[in-house]
Amino acid sequence: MKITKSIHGPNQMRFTHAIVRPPGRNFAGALTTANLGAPDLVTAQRQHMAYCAALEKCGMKVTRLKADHQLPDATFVEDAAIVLRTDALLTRPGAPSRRDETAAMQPGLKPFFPVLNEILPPGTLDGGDVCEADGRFFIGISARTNLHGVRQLTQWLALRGYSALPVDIRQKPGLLHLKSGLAYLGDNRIVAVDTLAAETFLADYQLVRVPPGEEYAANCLRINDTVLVARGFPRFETAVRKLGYRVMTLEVSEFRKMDGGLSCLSLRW
Ligand code: CIR
Repeated sequence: MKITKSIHGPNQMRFTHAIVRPPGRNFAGALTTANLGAPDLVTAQRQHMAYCAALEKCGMKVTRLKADHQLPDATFVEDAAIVLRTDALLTRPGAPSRRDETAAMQPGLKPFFPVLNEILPPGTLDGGDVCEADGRFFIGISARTNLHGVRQLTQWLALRGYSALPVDIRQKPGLLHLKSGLAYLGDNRIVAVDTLAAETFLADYQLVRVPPGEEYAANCLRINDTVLVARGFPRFETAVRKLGYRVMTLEVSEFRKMDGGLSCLSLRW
C-alpha cells in the first residue's frame, strides 16, 4: 500500500502564497478554442486585479510578476510549474508556443524554491492537468500532457512521498486540462463535470456534480475557508454554498475567452 501524506498537513487546503502574472499587451494572441471573441485587455487587467485582491482576502501573500508582452499565455502561470509546500518543478508545456514560459517563471519561483527540477523532453506537462487532493495527485493525460510527462511527475512526487494516478481525458469533449472539469474542495469532496463523474477514482470521494450548462464553473478554487467560483453560474454557486462553504464569485470573462479559468491564474502553496 502506498503511503501518502498531505501537503497541507493537518490544516487541509491551507495556502499562504500565490504567484500571479497580469495579462500582457499581446494577450489577444493567446491560444484559444473558445470562440467567444477577442478579449478586452483593460477588462482583463481589472479582472486580474480583482482576482489578486480575492486571494489576499483569503489570507494569501501574492507575488505579482511583471506582465510578459512576448508570451501571450504567460498570465496562465499554473501551467508552467507544479508547486508543493517545499519543492517546485518547472513543467514543459505541451503547446510549443508556451515552452518559454517556464524560463520566464524561473526568477519568480527561485526566491521561494532555490532548487527547481524540471520536466525533460520528450515529456510534456501542463500544470492545469494536475489536481492535488490532500497528498494524492490526479494527473490528466491530455492534448498537452503526455505519458512521459506523467511518468516524470509521478516519480518526482513519489520521491517526496506522494501518490499519483493518471486520468486519460483525451476522449473527453470540452476538457483542455483535467482541472477544466475537476476540482478538489477539501473535506474529501471533489467537484466533477458529468464526463468525468464515472471515473473509478472518484468513488473514494463525495462527488459535487456540476449542473449541465455550467461546466465552466468546475474550475473553482478552495483557498483556506473560501471557495472562489467563476461568476455567472448560479446553480453551481448555490450547490457549493449549500455544502457550507463561504463562496466568493469572480468575473473572469476575458480569461475564459482564452480558455483560461480561476485555477490557471495562480500558482499556490
Ligand atoms: C492555453 O490554451 O494553453 C491557454 N490559452 C489557456 C490555459 C489555461 N490553463 C489552465 O487552465 N491551467
